[in-house]
Amino acid sequence: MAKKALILGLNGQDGSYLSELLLSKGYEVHGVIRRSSVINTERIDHIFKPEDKRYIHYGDLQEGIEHLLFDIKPDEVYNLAAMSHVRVSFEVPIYTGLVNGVGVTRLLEAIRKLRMKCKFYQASSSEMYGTTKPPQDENTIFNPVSPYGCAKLYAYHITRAYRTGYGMFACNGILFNHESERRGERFVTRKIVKGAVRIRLGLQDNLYLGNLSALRDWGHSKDYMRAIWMIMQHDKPDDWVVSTGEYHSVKEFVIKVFDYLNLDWKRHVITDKGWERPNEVPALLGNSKKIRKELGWKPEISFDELVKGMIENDIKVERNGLKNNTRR
Ligand code: NAP
Ligand code: F7E
Repeated sequence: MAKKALILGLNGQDGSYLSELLLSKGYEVHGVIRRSSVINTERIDHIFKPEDKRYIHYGDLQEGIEHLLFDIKPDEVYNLAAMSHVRVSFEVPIYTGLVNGVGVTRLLEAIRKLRMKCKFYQASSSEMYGTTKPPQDENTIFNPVSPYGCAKLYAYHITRAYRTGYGMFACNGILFNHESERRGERFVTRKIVKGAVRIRLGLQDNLYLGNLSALRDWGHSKDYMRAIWMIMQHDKPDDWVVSTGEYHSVKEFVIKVFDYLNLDWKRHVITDKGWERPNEVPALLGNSKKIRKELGWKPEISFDELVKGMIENDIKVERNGLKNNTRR
C-alpha cells in the first residue's frame, strides 16, 4: 500500500517541491492550505489537478488539525507551515509565536492524544543561531534575536521533548536559507532577481534594499526537500543541519545578478533603512557534515545554477506577464 504523507504549508515554496518529490516516490500526498481572498495555489496547480481536490484540505496551525490526522492517518507528517518572514515577525511577534511555536505543540499533542504512530518533521531554521558566530552545526549554541527565531527555537525544543518524553519519531531539520524560482517575492534573493530583471526590461528604475553586508548560506529548495525526506527515512529520529557550507553576502548576490543582466548595480540599488530589522543576524554558514556522513545527502544544485535558474525564470515571468512562477 502507498505511504501517506500530510504536508502542512503545501502551497509554500518547500511544500510544492516536497509534494512533487513524494508523489514521484509513489506516496499518497495530502496537504493543508489556508483559505485566502485571492487564489494562492499557483505553486501547486501543476501538481494537484482540479480532480485531486480530495487531497487538499483547508486548515490552520492555530486551529489544530486533529480531524485530518484522524481521517487521513498519515505515515509521515511534515510541518512546513509558518509565518516565515523574519522581518515581518517583528511586526507580528505574538501571532508569530502562536503559529510557529504553539502551533507545533498543537500538532504534536494531537498526534500524541490520537495515539498515532506517524513520523513527524519540524521545519526548524538556522535563524535560531541568531548572533552565534559561524560555522554552525547541531552542537552550536542558539542565540535567536528575532520573534521568528525565538518561536522556531521553542518549536525545536518541543519537538525534542515529545521525542524524548513520549518516544515519538519526531525530527528537526535545521535548514539554512534555501531558495528557488518559487521563492516568495519578499525574500531577498527573489526580490533582487525580480527587481533586476524588471530594471533590465525597463519596467522599473530602482531596487530598494536593507543591509547588504549580511552573509547567508544559500541552497536550493529542491535539494533540501530531498534531505528532509531522507531524515524521515532514517532508522531513528534526530536533529540535522542541512546547508551547502558556502556563504555569500547580500551584496555579492546583487552584483552577481546585475552582472548576469549586464547592469551596473550601483546605478539602481538604493539602500534604505526601512528594509533593515531591529536585530540582524549577521552571518549564517552551516556545517552539514553529519547528514552528509550518516545519510549520504549532498546538495546537487550549485549556487551559480540556483542564481541562473532564478534569473531565467523571472525573465519568462516578467516578459509573459505571468502572475508568478506558474509555468515551468
Ligand atoms: P513559505 O513559502 O513562506 O511557506 C510557508 C507556508 O506556511 C505557506 O504555505 C503558508 O500558507 C503556510 N502557513 C503560514 N501560516 C500558516 C498557518 N497559520 N496555518 C497553516 N499554514 C500556514 O516558506 P518556505 O520557504 O516554503 O518554508 C517552509 C518552512 O521552512 C517554514 O516553516 C519556514 O519557516 C521554514 N524554513 C524555511 C527556510 C528557507 O530558507 N526557505 C529555512 C529554514 C526554515 P499561505 O500561503 O496561506 O501563507
Ligand atoms: O533575508 C537581508 C536581510 O528575508 C536575508 C527565511 O526563509 O531564511 C530566511 O530568513 C538577508 C537578511 O531571509 C533586504 O536583512 C537586505 O540579512 O531573504 P531574507 P532570512 O531573514 O535569512 C531563514 C533560514 C528562515 O528560516 C526564514 O524562514 O538579507 N536583506 N535587504 C533583506 N532581506 C529582505 N527580505 N528584503 C530586503 O530588502
